[in-house]
Amino acid sequence: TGMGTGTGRLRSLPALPLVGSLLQLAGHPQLHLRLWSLQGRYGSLYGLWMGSHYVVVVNSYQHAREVLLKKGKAFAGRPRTVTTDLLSRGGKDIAFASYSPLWKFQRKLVHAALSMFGEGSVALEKIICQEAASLCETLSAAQDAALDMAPELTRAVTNVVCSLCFNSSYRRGDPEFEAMLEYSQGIVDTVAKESLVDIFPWLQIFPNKDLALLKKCLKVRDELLQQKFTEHKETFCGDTVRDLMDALLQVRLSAENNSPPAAGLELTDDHLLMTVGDIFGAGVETTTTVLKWTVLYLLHYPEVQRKIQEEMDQKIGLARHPHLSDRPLLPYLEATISEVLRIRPVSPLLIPHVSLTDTSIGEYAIPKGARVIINLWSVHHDEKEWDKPEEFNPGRFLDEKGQHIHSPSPSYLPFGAGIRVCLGEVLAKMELFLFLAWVLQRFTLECPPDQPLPSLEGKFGVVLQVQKFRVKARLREAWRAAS
Ligand code: HEM
Ligand code: PLO
Repeated sequence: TGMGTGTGRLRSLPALPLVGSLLQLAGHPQLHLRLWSLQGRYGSLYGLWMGSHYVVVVNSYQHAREVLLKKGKAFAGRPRTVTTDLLSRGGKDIAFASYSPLWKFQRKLVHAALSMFGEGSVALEKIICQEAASLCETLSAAQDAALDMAPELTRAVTNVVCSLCFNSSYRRGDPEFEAMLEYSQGIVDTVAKESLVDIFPWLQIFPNKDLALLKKCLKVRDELLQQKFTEHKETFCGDTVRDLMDALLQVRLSAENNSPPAAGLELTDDHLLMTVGDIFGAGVETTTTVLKWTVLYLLHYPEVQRKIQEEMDQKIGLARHPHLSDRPLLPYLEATISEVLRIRPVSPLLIPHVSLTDTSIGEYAIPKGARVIINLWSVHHDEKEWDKPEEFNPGRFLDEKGQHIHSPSPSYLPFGAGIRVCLGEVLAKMELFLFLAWVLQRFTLECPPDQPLPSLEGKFGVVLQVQKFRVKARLREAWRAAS
């Protein structure tokens, strides 16, 4: 069995006709943990059958890198499923669309629009700081109450993405914002979680509670998106680009002016709409989730919080607000964010990839059309790569002097890698840094005195969700004294 020739036969879970390997998976709602523990019996790379779909599960970083980077193009496909087809109108977005020339073009446009509008733009930093200030106001007003921070964090993050995408924002209690919260939760609860209807598409013909909820939520989302889109098209004037929506309209226009689109290379309105839907949805759900995980870990590890605050007091003080340019000054805060992204990866199984040709992983042959699940949870909890992987320890991301951040292992891929790498990494990191710096400069976050520490167990889905919990945000003495 020569390396890389793909001659070996991959071990597979036992499979029955029609249902495949579901007996081994049924009754385990935390799919990432189940796939992680199956390594004990089948090794780190194994196959299984979900209904009639052959699925390869990757649990080690060597194989993950081979799939994402070395053979990225061979594995750049996405599966079509019932729920993601509904979400993306048959794959007209970026995340759930399979590889095609049109997809490549679309991704390039979004990338250009994001760098034009978001990353590195002073305007964006200002927007984030404004939202951070408003978040701090709300926390101040709720002084010492046991507060569910989730809605406030979500509103802050949503407003950043809203400014970026649509040049608009929401005030507290805005009914449109409440509607958005509700539909987005419904989508996260039902889409792309390897549920039965995605494995057996024929189940659609039967009444299905989840599918009905997804459709209801998508109806609300579609109306909201359509309304923003129509407004933009009506008021769009080629020279001023107000936001990402305008930027997309403009890059489409100039691409068409340079050369009329070749057949099959036309970006329809639906493509733009679904693309904005992706940026908006990913922009809100991922960043909010990481903020919630960070707050939760700070409740469990008050010494980490204290160290972040000491570093801030020393390097920034209390006389001014944190800026993006302070990032190199605050390595411990950066390391804490990195550690949260390791120990609770937002996207524990990434989005499934599909092989576009006959290919191989390690010494094993992989047929065209196989679904490949990269288990990022396994990669981030591999004992061969991480010292006590279960332990929350930001220090592992710092050099000996504690001044620079680096990954102690190549087994770290919170944003994926290669052709399908996350498009929002820069944006997400800007927001995480600024929101946390602003909040921790002023407040100490504590578990309400009469309550047990909330659980660190996540809830598997298209993002790894945090269970609801309450926090006491206490204004720091130092801050009170300084102001
Ligand atoms: C894809 C992580 C924030 C937009 C992904 C993937 C991961 C990921 C693991 C899948 C890669 C794969 O399937 O191989 C994260 C994390 C975030 C974050 C950890 C926050 C800390 C964002 C934000 C945006 C965004 C803020 C919005 C701009 C996307 C898009 C894709 C994607 C559009 C699909 C890329 C493709 O399929 O080609 N992200 N993401 N993400 N992310 Fe993010
Ligand atoms: C989140 C709920 C929204 O209503 C719709 C949506 C769009 C894009 C999805 C996002 C959801 C979840 C996180 C995803 C993102 C695309 C890339 C990102 C899957 C379903 C990640 C982390 O891979």
